[in-house]
Amino acid sequence: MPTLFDPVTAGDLQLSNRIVMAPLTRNRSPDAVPPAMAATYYAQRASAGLLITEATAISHQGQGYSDVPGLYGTEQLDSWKRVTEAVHAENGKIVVQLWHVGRVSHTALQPDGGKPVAPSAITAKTKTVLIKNGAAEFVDTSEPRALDAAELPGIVHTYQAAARNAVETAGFDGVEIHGANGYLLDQFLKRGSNQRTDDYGGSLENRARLLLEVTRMVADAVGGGRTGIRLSPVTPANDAHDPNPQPLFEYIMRELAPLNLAYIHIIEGATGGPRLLDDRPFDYPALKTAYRQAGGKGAWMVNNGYDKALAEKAVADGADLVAFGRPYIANPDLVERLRQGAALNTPDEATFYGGGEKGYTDYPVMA
Ligand code: 8OZ
Repeated sequence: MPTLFDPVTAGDLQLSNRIVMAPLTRNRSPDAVPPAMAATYYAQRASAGLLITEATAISHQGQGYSDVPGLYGTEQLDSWKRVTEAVHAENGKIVVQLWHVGRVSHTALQPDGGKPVAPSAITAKTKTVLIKNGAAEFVDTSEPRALDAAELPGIVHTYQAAARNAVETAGFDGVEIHGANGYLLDQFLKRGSNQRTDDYGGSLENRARLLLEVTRMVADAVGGGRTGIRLSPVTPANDAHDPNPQPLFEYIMRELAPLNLAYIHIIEGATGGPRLLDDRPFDYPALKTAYRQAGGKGAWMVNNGYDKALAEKAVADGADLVAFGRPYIANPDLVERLRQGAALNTPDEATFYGGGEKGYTDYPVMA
């Protein structure tokens, strides 16, 4: 029976243990360029079996928060290259999370101050973060405009180009498609945000179309074995809701199965919140069964509120990887701390979003 500390293969990625640093937005990338200290931050955490970067915009249109990084400019890619080199020097593995926020944005962040784009012109009841004078300020998202069907191939190609640049230019070991948390791809999946009447709305097959097109194109470009995907079937994050997620996500599993992806990353429950939601039941074992029965061989990654005991139980129950979010903000040596059953540093919420080295690269490792 494997433990959390045993190696595992995820597609083309040979991982030294089953502990993953979850993607964590930190808002420290002015002009969408990761700062030099990002190389230190990620390298400090390189003992994780896999590092997943903070969500990274595939285009200016895909950006929804101040000071989040991008993957579409030369300076951005050069800076990410320094991050991947620093992680590889510590024998770590790192994938970048490909992000398009869709409607979770603000005109102040969009090209030419335009409206954010979405499946339908429905404003998300959620906030975004604008950084003003170094301080994070939460503001309502702007009303979006509905994407024309003719714009969708361009968005698919933008994901593909970002994936290719990530691997070929920036030196990432792979990419994770952000299909979760109420951002563009999740907006298409769920009825609460998708009222389209074309091939991308209505039936569950239609609502899943964009996510699957993106995943196939990304896998074509960098290899399925270097592609992961993150999904959150029932999260209420960013006003995401669907009345019937179980058949939708089981259909997605059956479509993803033949792509030979590196991993499937599932957020269980409300992102960063309760793992069980009375009003949003979901059968996760059935989801995994749907994937395996369709021949899916990718690693099964679980996330949300895990501690050591819950993670050990998940691995004993057949999960291949467990992603830790908040604990990784404060514990660069999380693997060693979990191995020893040592106490964990407490993350400082005041320095989660925006700022400098404080609360970023200055958390201590064990003596
Ligand atoms: C926290 C703050 C801003 C963005 C997500 C990318 O929830 C995020 C995010 C999290 O996936």
